[in-house]
Amino acid sequence: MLGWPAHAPCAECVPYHQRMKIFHNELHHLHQGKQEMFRGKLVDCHEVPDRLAYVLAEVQRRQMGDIVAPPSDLALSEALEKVHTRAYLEFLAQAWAQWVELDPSNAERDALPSVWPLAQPHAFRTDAPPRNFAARLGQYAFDSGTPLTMGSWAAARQGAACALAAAQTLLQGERAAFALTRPPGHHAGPAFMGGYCFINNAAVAAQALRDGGIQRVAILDVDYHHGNGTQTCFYERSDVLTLSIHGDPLTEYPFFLGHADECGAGVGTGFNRNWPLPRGTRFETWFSALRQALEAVRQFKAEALLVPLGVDTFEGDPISGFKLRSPDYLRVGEALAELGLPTLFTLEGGYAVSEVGVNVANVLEGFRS
Ligand code: SP5
Ligand code: ZN
Repeated sequence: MLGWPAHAPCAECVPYHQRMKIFHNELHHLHQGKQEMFRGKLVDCHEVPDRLAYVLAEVQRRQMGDIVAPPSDLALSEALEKVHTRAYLEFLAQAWAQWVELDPSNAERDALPSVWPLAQPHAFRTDAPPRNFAARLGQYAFDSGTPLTMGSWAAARQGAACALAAAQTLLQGERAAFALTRPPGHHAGPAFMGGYCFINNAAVAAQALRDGGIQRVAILDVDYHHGNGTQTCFYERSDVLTLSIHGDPLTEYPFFLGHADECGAGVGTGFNRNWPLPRGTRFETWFSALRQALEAVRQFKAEALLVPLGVDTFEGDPISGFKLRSPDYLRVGEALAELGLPTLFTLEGGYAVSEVGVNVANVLEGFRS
């Protein structure tokens, strides 16, 4: 009987446009928050290790690409310091030890902030940072929904290593790479965590692409929530175009950024665009925003594309409000592939746990077809 070779696809027999390297964060499970604050009570975390397990199982089942760990000799700390402040990174590295030092019984609890220095003129000082750990946590976090646990730093660091390795694989000429980043990254900024994110994986990868000689990088964020951290990282730059399609911040998290009139600043003016859409938006409307974003990528003459890939736009997502269905994600992947650019995906949100794998793999499969 005639048919395809029975062995798994290998580098030699997979055509260039279908190749995809997948970087797996084997330490992701070390970050396992217990509860997040929601409307005055602690509720079970939505961002759970099983999410990544479903994605991994589905990309394996469909043989989407080689699944590898990031190499151990990456210049990771240097790459992180190009996106985040050293003070913030040192805070993250030491946070768990300091939390436990505050009270040994804290070892059984995750760290959540409860006090914040609102950045309004004359409200609070930021030039005299307190030594108290709870205050420092509030200084570096913008919500109380992002538990910091014993393994958060190790997991986040290794997730960023996946993103960095994925960027290097594109620099070596690969068509596409997928970084299985967990915890996610797109809400994290130069000196802040929040929205389940600690390190901005997509920003680390974008900067690595720039440093590797790619002149113009476009970041097209398709997560349900505005990619506020990524926008902030590149807001005053013209070499990294940041685009985000998301729930309207008038009603949707993260609320305080993501409006349509945020266009960038200084030399970065014109190099940020947002498509806020109302809760309840269905695929056809969402897809016309995607087409506009793709046109912006073309006009920018991007040399590489980065996609913070959240599938919390899914109709069954428990914390979000769009109505995308599983087959729609195939069309998303196809549309992204039409740009013909080296493309790097990072895993962001998506909380309908048992469907996250299918939805993510559909994007990749549509991209590859
Ligand atoms: C990466 C990402 O998708 N982060 C999203 C963070 C959203 N955090 C706030 C979610 C609040 C919604 N809680 C609803 C609880 C319903 N039981
Ligand atoms: Zn999200």
